[in-house]
Amino acid sequence: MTAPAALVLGTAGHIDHGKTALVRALTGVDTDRLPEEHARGMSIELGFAPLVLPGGRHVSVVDVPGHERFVRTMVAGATGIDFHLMVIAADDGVMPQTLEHAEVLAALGIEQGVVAITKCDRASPQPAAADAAALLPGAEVVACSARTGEGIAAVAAALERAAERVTPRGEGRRERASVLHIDRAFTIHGAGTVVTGTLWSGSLAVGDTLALLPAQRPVRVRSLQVHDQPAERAHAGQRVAVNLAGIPRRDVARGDALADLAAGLAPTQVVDAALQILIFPVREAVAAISGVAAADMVELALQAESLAARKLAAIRGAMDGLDP
Ligand SMILES: Nc1nc2c(ncn2[C@@H]2O[C@H](COP(=O)(O)OP(=O)(O)OP(=O)(O)O)[C@@H](O)[C@H]2O)c(=O)[nH]1
Ligand SMILES: [Mg+2]
Repeated sequence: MTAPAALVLGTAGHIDHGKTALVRALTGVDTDRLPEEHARGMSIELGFAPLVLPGGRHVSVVDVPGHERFVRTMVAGATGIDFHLMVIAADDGVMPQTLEHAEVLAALGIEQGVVAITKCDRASPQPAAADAAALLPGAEVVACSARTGEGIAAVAAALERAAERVTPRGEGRRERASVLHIDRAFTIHGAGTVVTGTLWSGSLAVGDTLALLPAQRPVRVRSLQVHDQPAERAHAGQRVAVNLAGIPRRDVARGDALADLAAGLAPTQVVDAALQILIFPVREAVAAISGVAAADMVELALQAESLAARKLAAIRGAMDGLDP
């Protein structure tokens, strides 16, 4: 029997609610590696840690920052995860980035996960747990404290149950052309440029030549790591680090992509997109300032959506006219 596929777990939740402390309690790894993160007491970059679940299954944890200014970093980290660990502090409850991150998870189609009500040494977890159950009805809610250790084993056990329900998201994309969305790029002394990400589709092997996009520069895979172990080949859904030959570090950034030359991907200035208007933050912000009723917010959002649909139809029409 083959071992179950390694999964990628992403944290989510408001700033200071205890995501990094919980990952440390679960894995022993402090994912805040930067001196600036320690000085400011907050996560800035994505952090990574390996987690072995009680039954032995391997999981790669992506720890995201909660600060509202770093939501793009959160989205980059959440892209490609299989399931989530939503962290809500018992003494603070559901806050704006709890809602925003829940929206991002929903938009990315991440349905499985666990809610940890942390800091339960400080306050009763019940009120936050009730709100969490309403926000993420499919997720098990577990109270814990990274400070006292209470409930940490229960969080791991709940993650194990959630992992059993997860269909590894990369599996259906293994036969497609290879694409890696880069979420970090850095230099390793003696090795050169290294990029990391969750392999979106296809596979990568040592020696492959790929295109770095949008620069459209050829790069070669000098070596690979999968879930922190050296490997000859990586498959869709796996967490990978790629040592690249042919590119200096300054020419690669988060948001770039590596793609199989056969994928035929090329930069474009025109995209065909459908926008989903998030009512939550708009309603909160506007209601706070103006006192406008929630129902009116919904009406405004629907009007904006119908305007967006009409614009999209017009853009599609214009693009059809450009076809040769
Ligand atoms: N009492 C108590 N304090 C906690 C607990 N978990 C975290 N903290 C404290 O809360 C603060 C924030 O914890 P972090 O783990 O850095 O929070 P975070 O969610 O990762 O924050 P960002 O990454 O910046 O969004 C730190 O001072 C922690 O020591 C807990 O269970 N109990
Ligand atoms: Mg953190």
